[in-house]
Amino acid sequence: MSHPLFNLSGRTALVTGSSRGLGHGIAEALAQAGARIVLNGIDLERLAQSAESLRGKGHRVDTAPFDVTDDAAVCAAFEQLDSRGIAVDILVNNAGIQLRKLLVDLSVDEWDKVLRTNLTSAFLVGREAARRMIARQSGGKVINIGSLTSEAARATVAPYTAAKGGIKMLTRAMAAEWAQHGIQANAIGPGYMATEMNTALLQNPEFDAWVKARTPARRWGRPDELGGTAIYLASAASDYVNGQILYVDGGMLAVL
Ligand code: GCO
Repeated sequence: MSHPLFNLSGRTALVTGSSRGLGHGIAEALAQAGARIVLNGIDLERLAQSAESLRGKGHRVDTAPFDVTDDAAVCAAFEQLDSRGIAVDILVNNAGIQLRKLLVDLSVDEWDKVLRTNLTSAFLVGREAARRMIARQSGGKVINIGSLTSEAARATVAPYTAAKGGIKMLTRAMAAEWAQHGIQANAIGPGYMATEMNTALLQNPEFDAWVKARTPARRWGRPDELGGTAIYLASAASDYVNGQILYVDGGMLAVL
């Protein structure tokens, strides 16, 4: 029996980019804590498989297939949720892509695509969710997914780093405006997690060795290891926490 502070029963959580990876892991954790889940993605087959996987474990799951980078699509998606009677109490802005390339080799389109997917999307989806939370006077939770690169840069991932740095400051801006409405906006900064997005890194012996040597825990993180922090930030246990980013990184950022 979980502590009542961490019980999400009666709450509805929308997790963007949740048909796989960290988003799916976070969605499952919130479901295990009692939340109704709305999964999001643009690959309809993967989204359906992800939903069936969670329903098969007894969780209440809906899907909302929309492009988080498209303002009109985001607005239409929330209008459809409204018409389905689905009120989002918890938003996890997880959707993101990675592009590993030197700055001097990047095209403007490549830069724009990463910034729009990893940062602008959090504004577009966060704005629609917050408009409704404020109108309902029901409060709410916004959890943005940052990164180690919200704090420190690594060569070849400049647009991702700029976007994730922006996520940290957008989180604080959301807190500045929305805390008065009972909406807590915070972020999670994952360390090097063993996800599909990082397959190339996991399979690179030198990079794998660097991560393990540079991380006090001496290992990569598992996608399910963000769940506890997500439950905390989605629950009443964090009602007086605003504008923070919690790093789940095995200690990497804590050491030289
Ligand atoms: C990379 C990785 C990182 C991690 C994560 C670290 O290429 O360095 O993709 O960006 O995925 O963001 O917090």
